[in-house]
Amino acid sequence: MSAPALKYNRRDFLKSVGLGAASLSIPGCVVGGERAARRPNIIFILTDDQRYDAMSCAGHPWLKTPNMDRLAEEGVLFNNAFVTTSLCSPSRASFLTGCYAHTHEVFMNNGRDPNPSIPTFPQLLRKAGYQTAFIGKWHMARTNSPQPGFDHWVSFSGQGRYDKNKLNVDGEIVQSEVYITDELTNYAVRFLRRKHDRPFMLYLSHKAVHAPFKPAERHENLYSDIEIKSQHNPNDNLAAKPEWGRKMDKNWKSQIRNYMRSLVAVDESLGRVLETLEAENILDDTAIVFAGDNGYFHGEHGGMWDKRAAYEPSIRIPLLMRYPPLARPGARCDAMVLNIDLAPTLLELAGVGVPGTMQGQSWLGVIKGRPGRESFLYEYFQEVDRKYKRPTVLAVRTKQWKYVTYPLAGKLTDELYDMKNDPQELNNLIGNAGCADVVEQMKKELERLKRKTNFRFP
Ligand SMILES: [Ca+2]
Repeated sequence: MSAPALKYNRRDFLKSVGLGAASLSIPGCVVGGERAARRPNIIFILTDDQRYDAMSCAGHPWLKTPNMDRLAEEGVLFNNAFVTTSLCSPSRASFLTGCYAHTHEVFMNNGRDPNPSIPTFPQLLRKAGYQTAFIGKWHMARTNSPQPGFDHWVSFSGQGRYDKNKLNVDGEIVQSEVYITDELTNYAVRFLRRKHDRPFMLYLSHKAVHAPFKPAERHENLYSDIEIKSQHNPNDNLAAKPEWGRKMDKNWKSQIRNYMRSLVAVDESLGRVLETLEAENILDDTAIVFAGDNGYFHGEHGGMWDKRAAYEPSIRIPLLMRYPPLARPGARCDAMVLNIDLAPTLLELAGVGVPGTMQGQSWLGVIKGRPGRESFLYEYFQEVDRKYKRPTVLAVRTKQWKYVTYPLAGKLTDELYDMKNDPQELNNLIGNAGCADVVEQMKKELERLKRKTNFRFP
């Protein structure tokens, strides 16, 4: 009587997605009005410069993030999430396109968008019928104007400000006086409360916690009694490391305090998003991914500050996903996942085919325990802005080893770290005779990954 397609329920759909067939055509999804109920809503929340350990669920000793913790309790916490370039604009473009910086061509923070011939996940979701919204920091091309792929748009130009912003709301300029984390959340909540006749995708992109760190007024005195410590380990063998990036701000203690205070408003924002989804009765129909765009040093390795380098505090990011049908509550994922994996993951969730341009791979397989990648390529390109005297960096990270090289700066020594036995990267083993074979293998792996991803310098 009724066509089988009409009986194609969400569980069947998820099962088909679970088989990893991203480009599978799903019979149920072509049945007009049934369509909306079967595909999850998607919320992607991105923070700026949040360290992977700046969440209490990731073991932070004094910062309290109850809502990030809730996502981790009700979903998956990724223990080994990384960016392929630890810098704002390139990483943002990688999240959008699923591509390396050398492919999407946002090599640095120089005010450009990804190569327009490469599709982004919002464009593809919109084409597939999703209602899409971007709210927050774009920070690629220096514009606050609506970008392709979004039905609803709220943004400011460049870095924006914590307190006063000229927001572009669907093409109209609105002067905002509200603390930016709260204001972006206000817009997000308004969007979530709309009556959606189709599944939606909301990309909420915070300004926080980019420097100069400025907490909300209500958080200005939080953590005043906490003794702030540099993360430098006195056992770090600095003599064996190339010397660059060691530049602690002279007010680093208050900087770290304000960094953590600013994150508290981000955590509250996440709480408001979760409450709104509960009030609208769509929490479990919504896949939520929470991530940072790159890490941040707080004094490691002799006083490093900022990001860009290939050491763990710079390349590791916080990453959480809540979606009960696929992401088991309280799960911990040790596989190495990357910013370039987000786009294929979200497309797979939506049952949309992943285009061949995307160089990442969906992480829906590894959260079910399938083996993940064995290695990945890290790249950072020296910036045109001479304020950042940082060398071009290439690195390969495997589960056990990290090899770092500075291909355009001959005088800097290469580095090799045993990540299993020296997770803090204290001892550079590059000159260790016993590691010569490993170095050779890692050099070969670097060349293999460069070929595989069509690497090129800017
Ligand atoms: Ca950033």
